[in-house]
Amino acid sequence: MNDLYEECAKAIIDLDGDRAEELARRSIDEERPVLETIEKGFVRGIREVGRLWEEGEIFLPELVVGAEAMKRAMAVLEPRIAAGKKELADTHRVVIGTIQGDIHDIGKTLVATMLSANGFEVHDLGADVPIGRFVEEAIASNADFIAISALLTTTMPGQKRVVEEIEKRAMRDKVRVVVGGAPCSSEWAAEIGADGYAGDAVSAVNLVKQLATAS
Ligand code: B1M
Repeated sequence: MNDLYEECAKAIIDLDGDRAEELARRSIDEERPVLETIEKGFVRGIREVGRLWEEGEIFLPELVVGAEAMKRAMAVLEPRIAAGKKELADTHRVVIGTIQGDIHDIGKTLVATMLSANGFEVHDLGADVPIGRFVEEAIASNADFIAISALLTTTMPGQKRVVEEIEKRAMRDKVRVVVGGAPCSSEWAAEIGADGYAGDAVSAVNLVKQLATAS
C-alpha cells in the first residue's frame, strides 16, 4: 500500500481533521489521482472507523469526529475532480439525494460530483430528503434520472416509496430511478422496481450513462 494513502486512512482513524486536510492538499501537490486518494486512502479510513464503532471500540461522538475529518478532506479533493464537457447536461438531468431519515451524505456527494464532472446537470438535494421532494424537483428541473442514496437498512424502504410516488404520478416512462449506498444491491433495485444499482461513484456514472444511451 502506498504510504500517502496509508497516512490518509490513518488520519481518519486517528480522527485528525487537520492532518486529513493537510494530506489531501499534499496529494494534490504530488498530483495523485484524486479518486484514488479518496478510495484507497480516506474511504478506507472512514470504513475502519465504522468497523471500530460497530465493534464497540469507539463511541458515537468519535464516529462523528471521524466523519468530520473525512468531510474536510473531501472538501479539498472534490473540487479537483476534473470538470468534464457539459454536453450531456442539455439532454440529461439528475436529481440526487440521500433518502428521508438518513443523514449519510459523504458517498452521495461524491456520486453527485462525479456525475457533474461527467457532464450531467445535477440537482443535489442534500441529505434526509423527503420522498415527495425528489419527485417535485424532478418535475421542476425536467429531470430524467432520480438517484437515491441510502446507508441504513431502516431508510432503504424510502427508495421504494420514491418509485411508487413516480408511478402514482404517471411519470414512470419519463424518469429512471437508480439507487446506491452500502446496504443496497442489484437484487434490491429489482425488487423495488428501480432501473439500476451502483456500488460506487464510478459505477454510478457508468450506470446512468448506459441508461441514458439506451433511452
Ligand atoms: Co453511520 N452507519 N450512523 N454515521 N456510518 C453506517 C452506515 C453503519 C454501516 C456503521 C456500522 O454499523 N458499521 C451503520 C448502518 C447499519 C445498518 O443500517 N445496517 C450506521 C449507523 C447505525 C448510524 C447511526 C444509526 C448511528 C446512531 O446514531 N446510533 C446514525 C444514523 C444517522 C442517520 O442517518 N439518521 C449514523 C450516523 C453517522 C454519522 C453522522 C456519525 C456519520 C455520517 C456523516 C455524514 O455522512 N455526513 C456516519 C458514518 C461516517 C458512517 C460510516 C462509518 C461511513 C459512511 C461513509 O461516509 N462512507 C458507515 C460505515 C460504512 O459505510 N462502512 C456508517 C464513505 C463513503 C464514500 O462511502 O457512503 O458507502 P458510501 O458511498 C459509496 C457507495 O455506497 C456508493 O458510492 C459511494 C462512493 O463510492 N453510493 C452510491 C452511495 N450513494 C449512492 C447513490 C447512488 C449510487 C452509488 O445512486 C445511484
